[in-house]
Order: sequence, then structure tokens, then C-alpha cells
Amino acid sequence: MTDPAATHGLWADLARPNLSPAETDFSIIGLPFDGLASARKGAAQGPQRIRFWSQHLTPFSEDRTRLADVKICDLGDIKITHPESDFERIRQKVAALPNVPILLGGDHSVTIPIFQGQRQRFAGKRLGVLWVDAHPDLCDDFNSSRLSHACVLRRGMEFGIKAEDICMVGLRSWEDQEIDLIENGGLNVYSAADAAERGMKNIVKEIHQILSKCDAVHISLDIDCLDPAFAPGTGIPEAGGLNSREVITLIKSLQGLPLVGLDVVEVAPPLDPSEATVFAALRVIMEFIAVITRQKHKP
Ligand SMILES: [Mn+2]
Repeated sequence: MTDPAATHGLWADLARPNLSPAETDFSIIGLPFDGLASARKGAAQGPQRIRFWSQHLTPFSEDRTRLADVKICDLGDIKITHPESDFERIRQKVAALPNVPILLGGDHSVTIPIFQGQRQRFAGKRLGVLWVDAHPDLCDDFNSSRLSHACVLRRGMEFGIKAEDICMVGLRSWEDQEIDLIENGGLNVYSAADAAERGMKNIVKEIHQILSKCDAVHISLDIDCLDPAFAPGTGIPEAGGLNSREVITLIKSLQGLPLVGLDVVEVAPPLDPSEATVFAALRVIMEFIAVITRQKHKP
């Protein structure tokens, strides 16, 4: 992908096309699929637009952490036509990775095999999840599908991710079948209203304490965690969401935790001509890379 207007190379000059995952810090995998989105589609175009605009980023985090030595291996996309069989390839890919995966959705259903792959990669270990989303995705079945983007975390719990090792942030929309698990399931729930009323700075302290008990922590971030003012390009925009500053504060607060992967999903470029939603996703990815980079360089 070359862009005559690009100011930087792919992934802010950090892509290393000649290196393998084992020789790099991060693997990028695109999952261009929106076949299981329930409302508006468009997330299938997420990976392509996120990659495209990554050529306009500089290799720095917002606090000027220098990222120039970070090595990224972009493994391209996994094409998904029939999720029942194609999700298996995502699981296998994630399970076998020697470095930290950053996965680009796609609707949130793609996280189902990502959870499976991470569960396998860290078998016998305590796998925690930071779930950042307007929606809990705890439905057992949605629109007659158990692979729907509304069932993702429910499937993850069935794969063995424990309620007490899951922190949910930004929630504000509920299905009737999710209420019992949310209220009585032992999950650590921080709604968007909690963030606004208690302050993200206070919430992140609790989250850090909870997830520090885990051996490995995966982050699943649905861009609809953000208020539609900050990320309108998503299938189901929900008013009253987090702002960009709160989400960056949350990501930066994860310093010191055993982070093992990130997926950023539900970025639907056709629904946002400004492409601010794509840039919001890129900022999340760069701050995640910076957290891990700072951790590595800590004496
Ligand atoms: Mn969502």
C-alpha cells in the first residue's frame, strides 16, 4: 500500500516487512468482516483505513515516548467469509504468535476466536480481559446467532475467562438477557456514567489492582466506547460515552500489567466521512504500543 501523500511509512515507520513475528514486538492482523454486525455495517473496511492513515502518524506517543526502535510485523488480513469455519484460522493464528498481537476489526464477533486463541496461548494461566465498550456483549444468542457481535464476552467466559478477571469500562446499553450477569455475575463493571461521575483517574486505580492478579491481560476495545462526538463511525453509536482523553488515560494507566494483546473493533469508516473514528483507533493503538515500550525500557 503506497500513498503518494503519505508523510510516514506504514505504522508510523515501525513496520518491518522483512522480519517475522518472532523477530518483532507486535503483529498486526486485519479482520475485515462485518457479517455478524446487527445494525449498520461498514466495519469490514476498518483494517484498510486504519492501515492507510497509520502512514501519517509519527513514531511517538502523546507523552513523547520515542517508539522508533519498536518493530512491527504486519501480517495482512485474514479473510472471513464463513465465520463458523473461518474463525478457526483466527484462533490458530493468535494461539501460535510469539509476540503481542494487535488485531483490527471488523465487527466485535472477530474477538470470539481471539479470546479462544489467547486462552490457548496462556493455557493454565490466569487470563484477564479489559473490555472497553458501550455494550457488554453478554447475550447467549442474538438474532439466532451465538457468534453475533452481541455474544462475544459471553463466549469468552465459556472459554474459561473468569468473571473476577474481567473489567468492563464504558458500558451504557443493555439487552434484557444480559442484566442478570451484569448485576449478579461477579464482573467488574464500570459504566460510562461511573467514569464521568467518579473520574477515570479513580477508576483506573481499581482496574489496575484487579488485573494485576492476572498472568496475562488482553484488551478488547470497541470504538463505540467513545461518545459518538469522538467516534461517530461505528455501527451502533450510543450517546453519553467516554471521551478520547478518558480512553487514553485508561490505556496509559495499564503500565505494569502483563499486557498480551489488543483488539480494536467496530471502526466503520463509511459511517464517518471525517475519518476521526479511524484516527481515534490509531491513537489507542499507539498508546498501547507505548505502554509496552515504556515497560520494556524500565530498568
Ligand atoms: Mn459495542
